[in-house]
Amino acid sequence: MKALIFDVDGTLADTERDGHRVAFNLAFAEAGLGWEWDEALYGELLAVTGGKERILNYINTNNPERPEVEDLSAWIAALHASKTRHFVTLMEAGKIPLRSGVRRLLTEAHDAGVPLAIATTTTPQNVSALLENALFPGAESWFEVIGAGDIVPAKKPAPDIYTYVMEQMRLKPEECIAFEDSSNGIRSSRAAGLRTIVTVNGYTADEDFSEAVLVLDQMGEAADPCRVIAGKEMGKQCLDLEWVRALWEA
Ligand code: XBP
Ligand code: MG
Repeated sequence: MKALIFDVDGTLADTERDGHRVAFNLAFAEAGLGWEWDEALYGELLAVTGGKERILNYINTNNPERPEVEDLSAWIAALHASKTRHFVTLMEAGKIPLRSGVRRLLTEAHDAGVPLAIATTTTPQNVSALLENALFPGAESWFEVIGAGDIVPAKKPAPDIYTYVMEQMRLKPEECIAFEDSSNGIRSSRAAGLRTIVTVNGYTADEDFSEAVLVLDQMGEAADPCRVIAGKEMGKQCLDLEWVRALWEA
């Protein structure tokens, strides 16, 4: 087992409902758009990964009031850059903590010398802001490769971001294991040939994870144990490196 590859949103931290969604709404208000993505609507919009793609999908499917512009993709990119600024501000304010057990597993793997990487659809600035503020300042140095956002032509569920990370690390799928939270995410990691461990969240609990080697409600801590939803029990309170390795070897 030569690398643990982590998704970000929904996996390292529950960033969607109270992070990205709030940042989108702040950007919409700043632009005077009168758009409001409530929790339910956002849950539907999450079907499309990538913030710029999500905005375009919203325009095409919900047909909201918007200014007539020459270059729609440039207009969306500017709106999305504003959203990213708001998201980074929320991270700097410490608004979104790491999910249960994430710091513990990352630290265990780092201390054991198991290489770490990130494969995410979100924007690189968001990854930096989350790691710097929710893990620790300089935490990016723990990750050998951070594959994020537009670095690849096709976002999840396409395999591109996972393939990119493995290419950068010169590793084969069978040498790695992925950590995800959503159907789009596991379709991406499985299409890249990766065994995948899933920790579900509020938006993804009902999605199809039949391709996962393990589905948990969270990675957990001794004082806040995880619950196995599907896959190989190990009689453990929380997901640790030994359990991950057992799943990788299975
Ligand atoms: C989740 C996504 C991202 C975020 C918003 O990424 O699909 O688009 O919702 O971030 P993952 P951006 O689960 O792969 O981490 O607005 O920066 O895209
Ligand atoms: Mg995710």
